[in-house]
Amino acid sequence: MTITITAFERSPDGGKGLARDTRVRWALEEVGQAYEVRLVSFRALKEPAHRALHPFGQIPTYEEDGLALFETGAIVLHLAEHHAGLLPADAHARARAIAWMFAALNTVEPPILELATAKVLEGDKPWSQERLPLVKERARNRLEELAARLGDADWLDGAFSAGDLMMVSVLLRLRPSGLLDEFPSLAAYVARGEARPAYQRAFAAQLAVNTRKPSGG
Ligand SMILES: N[C@@H](CCC(=O)N[C@@H](CS)C(=O)NCC(=O)O)C(=O)O
Repeated sequence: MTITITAFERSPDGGKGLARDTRVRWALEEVGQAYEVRLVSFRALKEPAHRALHPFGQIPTYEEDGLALFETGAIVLHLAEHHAGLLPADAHARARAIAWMFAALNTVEPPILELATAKVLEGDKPWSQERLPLVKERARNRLEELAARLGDADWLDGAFSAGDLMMVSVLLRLRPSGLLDEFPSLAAYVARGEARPAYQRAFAAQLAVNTRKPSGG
């Protein structure tokens, strides 16, 4: 059984690991599954062959033994359900870990993405300087709530789980904004995630793609 994921041929972040294939690579490394990567250009993303795998023309996708998936939440959950290492055995703890995955994607990631959009895509609009503080405050409020729940624990609910993998992945996207540094416990939580050998391998693999020399002449 070969697992194949897709990733950007050239990630816009130049290898900082913020493209979402990194979280799938990380999950694959945590559960010890080998995988192959098919690199996709921005043009190919929007062509029918790729859209057959991903209706929104994005990365990452996941293919395995006749199964094709898109959405990192679905992919990481699939891996966590089929391999040991990312979900606890206890049924309640397992359900709570899945709840944290949804919280990462559905409650914490939106204000973080909104902040990136406000800065990068809307920064040149005449209303941008008025809107930015509001967007920043919404992200900050969410982080305060998350930091309050995490307290001084290492992970969100007992042992490291797919919930932490997703939350750390989402929080990493905040780093360029500097907001993470306002919350030392969250910055330390993210650092703990990054220190995991599985994350290190995933990061190195995406970095190798994004720093390779262009082939051909
Ligand atoms: N909710 C999706 C988001 C996927 C997504 O936004 N992928 C980005 C890369 S990180 C992408 O392909 N952007 C290119 C585009 O939308 O054209 C997931 O979690 O998989």
